[in-house]
Amino acid sequence: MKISAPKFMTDWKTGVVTGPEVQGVERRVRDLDGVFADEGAFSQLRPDRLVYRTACVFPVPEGTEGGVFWGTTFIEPGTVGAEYFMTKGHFHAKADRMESYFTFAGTGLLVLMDTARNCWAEEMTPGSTHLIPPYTAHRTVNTGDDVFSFGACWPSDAGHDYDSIAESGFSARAMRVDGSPVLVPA
Ligand code: M6P
Ligand code: ZN
Repeated sequence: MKISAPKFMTDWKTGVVTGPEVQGVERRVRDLDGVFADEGAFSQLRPDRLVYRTACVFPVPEGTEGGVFWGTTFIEPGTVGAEYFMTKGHFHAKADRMESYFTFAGTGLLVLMDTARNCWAEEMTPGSTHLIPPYTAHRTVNTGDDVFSFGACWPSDAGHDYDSIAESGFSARAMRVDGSPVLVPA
């Protein structure tokens, strides 16, 4: 029987994923209008400045029941006013679907919010492993001075519900206060 080389590789130090058909999105300042609290500070940033990007493997079509997706998110260091660079964040379109996150490099926060808008956060450091509960919105924040990278594995039928977040946001924001991250009510 044939033994083949692995199809994809994940560099456990950096999170870089290599292999055929690794695809991702880039989110630049111009893609994140309305995400950060300080609109004045936001308007001072170069529109093409990179905030975060992903490198993912989608082995089955989006929406397939029973499949999994795999990928790394890289968030640049930076702030908008006192608010750290972060992802848009989302509930899952199929809101009961869970997801796992695991940190490769840098330091950050996983900000979570349930459907009653209770918000809390977990520290993310290399090796930290996070199981996002069902019905829970999730957003990641780079609280350090270097690129923050973490892996994610999620069901291929989970989907992304960005609209609820665009409408009502999270009920707390991760801000730098005296040099340290604090979760502040929004
Ligand atoms: C992780 C996963 C992806 C998500 C990405 C960026 O890699 O949760 O599904 O797309 O983070 O987060 P967002 O989609 O909220 O911008
Ligand atoms: Zn998700």
